[in-house]
Amino acid sequence: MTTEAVKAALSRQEIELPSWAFGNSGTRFKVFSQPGVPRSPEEKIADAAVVHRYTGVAPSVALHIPWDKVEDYGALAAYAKEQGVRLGAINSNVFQDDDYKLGSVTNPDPAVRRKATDHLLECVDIMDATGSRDLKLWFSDGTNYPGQDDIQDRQDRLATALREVYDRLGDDQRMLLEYKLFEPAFYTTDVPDWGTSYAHCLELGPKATVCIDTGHHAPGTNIEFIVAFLLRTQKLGAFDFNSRFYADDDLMVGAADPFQLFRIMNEIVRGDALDPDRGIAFMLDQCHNIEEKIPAIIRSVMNVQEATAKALLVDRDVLRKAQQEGDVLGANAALMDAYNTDVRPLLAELRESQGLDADPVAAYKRSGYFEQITKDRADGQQAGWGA
Ligand code: LRH
Ligand code: MN
Ligand code: MN
Repeated sequence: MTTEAVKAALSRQEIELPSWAFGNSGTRFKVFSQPGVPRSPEEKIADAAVVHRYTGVAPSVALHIPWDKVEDYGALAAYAKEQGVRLGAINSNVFQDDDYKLGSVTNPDPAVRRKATDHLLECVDIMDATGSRDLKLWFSDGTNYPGQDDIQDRQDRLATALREVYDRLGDDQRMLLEYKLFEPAFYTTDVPDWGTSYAHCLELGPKATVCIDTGHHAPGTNIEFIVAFLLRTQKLGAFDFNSRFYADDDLMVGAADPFQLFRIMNEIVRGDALDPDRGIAFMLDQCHNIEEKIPAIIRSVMNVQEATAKALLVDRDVLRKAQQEGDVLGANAALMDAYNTDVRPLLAELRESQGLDADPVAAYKRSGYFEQITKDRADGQQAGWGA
């Protein structure tokens, strides 16, 4: 690919930001609060718009319901538009209610299952109002002890709830089914891996696809293989990007293992799936517990861009020739040459050609936005987790 073609592909890239990354977060040991955090969904959107202003590639914000509950979702979508962004995926939340102690849609109690499914249906109503395409489902459901509940019944209950929600989706709406190996359930999780998610999505139909959260696997899992498999079967719907060292760490994407991020983006480019028209949502799902939030999110967006640029630079002809000739080292070298390229000058050039600052973090720091929000938001309570 020529440098110009690489730049053209990068200029069309879109990365979706999670509203919750802008609020205070922490571990179960402590939440450290930071000055200037948003007090409302509107302020989270305003912060996300700032990230888009400095990077040019983050035009949408995912909401989490009820953390981002408002009276009028149409008005929230209009507010986002005024800020220069749009509302993206609607994330459901069936994991923060006492009723869900034994599960949400897989709970042995039909009344709890009804309540959980109704929440998912309400999220589709919200999508109608916001114009969002994607409903993102993550279930904390599972068990802690062998024998606690019937594993097979729980799969049936899951399938029943998913079917009801799937049938409620409009023609242009989709369901993204996220999986997670463990936590908060420690013995069984009802959607623990991509295979389980894939099987349910296959049964549901074309509007159901898998969401890969990069932090939700066992150590050493080959995530790019999952990407390749799901791309081939048209069942890859989205990513929740973040980094992990140990479990679901939710650190900045590309921080723990930039090479893994490159390998993932390499499969995306190989599958011609980068362009927004291809329908794969590249979302961040991160928490910034100790670092300043907006610059951390800008940094994360840049990390995805850098991995993408390197993936675009892979010489596909050289790679394929080496592969076909059985030239193991040559094929590996073709990948590594691209990975080892410093793409920062190319991205700086691209930004300047788009009227952006070559260094988005520095431009943000100079802007005075942080000082302004610290002053403006000095009084209130932060919105977010559990708000
Ligand atoms: C679960 C998860 C899921 C939630 C988000 C806050 O660990 O990744 O995507 O919606 O975190
Ligand atoms: Mn996630
Ligand atoms: Mn997670």
